[in-house]
Amino acid sequence: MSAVLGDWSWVAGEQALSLEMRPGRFTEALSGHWTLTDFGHILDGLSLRRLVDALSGDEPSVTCGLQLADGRAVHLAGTFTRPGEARGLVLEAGTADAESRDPQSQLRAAYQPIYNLVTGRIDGFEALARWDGEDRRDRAQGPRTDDRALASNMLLQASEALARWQAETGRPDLFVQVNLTGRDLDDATLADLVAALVGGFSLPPGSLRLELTEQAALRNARQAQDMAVRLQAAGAALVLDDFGSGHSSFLWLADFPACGLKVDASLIARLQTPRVRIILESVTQLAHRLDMTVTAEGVETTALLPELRQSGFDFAQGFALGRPLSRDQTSQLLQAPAPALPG
Ligand code: G
Ligand code: MN
Repeated sequence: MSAVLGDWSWVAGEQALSLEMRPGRFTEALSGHWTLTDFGHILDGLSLRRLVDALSGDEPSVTCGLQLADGRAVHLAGTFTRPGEARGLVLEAGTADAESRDPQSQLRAAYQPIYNLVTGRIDGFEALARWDGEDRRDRAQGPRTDDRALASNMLLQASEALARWQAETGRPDLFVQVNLTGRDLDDATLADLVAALVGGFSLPPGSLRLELTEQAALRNARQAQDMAVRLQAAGAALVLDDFGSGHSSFLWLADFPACGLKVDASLIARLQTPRVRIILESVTQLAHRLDMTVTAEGVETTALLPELRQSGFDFAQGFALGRPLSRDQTSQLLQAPAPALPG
């Protein structure tokens, strides 16, 4: 997990950059209220130029690697909350720095829309990891690296993107869901990062969501439950992924505090089988009684949509509705008039 080193804010009208660093290696060097000129004295020359560009550009999000004059580096990530006012996080360098040689630098989150089956609108997205230059064959084999920074990088990109879409559309209810592994849950700094992202990007509580499979959580069930509670306290919501495939027990539903359930594509593909239909109708009823929403995954044909609605599903996601898109393509999709959901 990438360490959160502190928070920053920028007020263009006053040309004031404030950094509030947590206790650590960078506290003395960076903490305080700066003019850009003063701040420039502690940076290398190129870094100051990058920072000025990032703070004065048209981009709603700010992301910028900074090399200090003493050779150390940090990364600023954040977003404009209103014209001329930006805020965000100071992160350990390397995890999100596009210029670094870190293999993570080729990581790009792609966002697959999640449609509300009742209103027909897009209400959220699943963030999926994609590597620049990969072809379909690489992708089928899953992530090439098992880098520990994957989750933090995805969380950072997704939070930044979500803050931007919420601001662009005026819809604070939009959500984004990021996949976590069992190993991510072992990392004690995860909740800290989530709290910093929710605070740093001013995300409404519950709009940053974490998808977990039971298999991931079961690596250490007790610890996963503790972590789940801490993640919720940090402002994230939890979603149970791949439900109905592999190991997914009722204990999982009983014990894990989640706001939603995603039903595995293997079951959705068989929705038209009478026995599967009965099972799925019961699953949606059960989930609703437990205060959870239900998403159908892997919807590959719009012919399924009427039956998904009748079976009580709240959301649908899949190639028939939308492929994963870049952050900017997603902005455009959200700005276009919503096409009627087929079926
Ligand atoms: O395990 P999880 O549910 O997070 O898996 C998401 C994966 O499913 C992504 O890799 C995504 O590209 C893929 N996916 C999304 N929609 C569809 C679909 O309609 N059909 C198939 N086969 N895969 C899909
Ligand atoms: Mn998922």
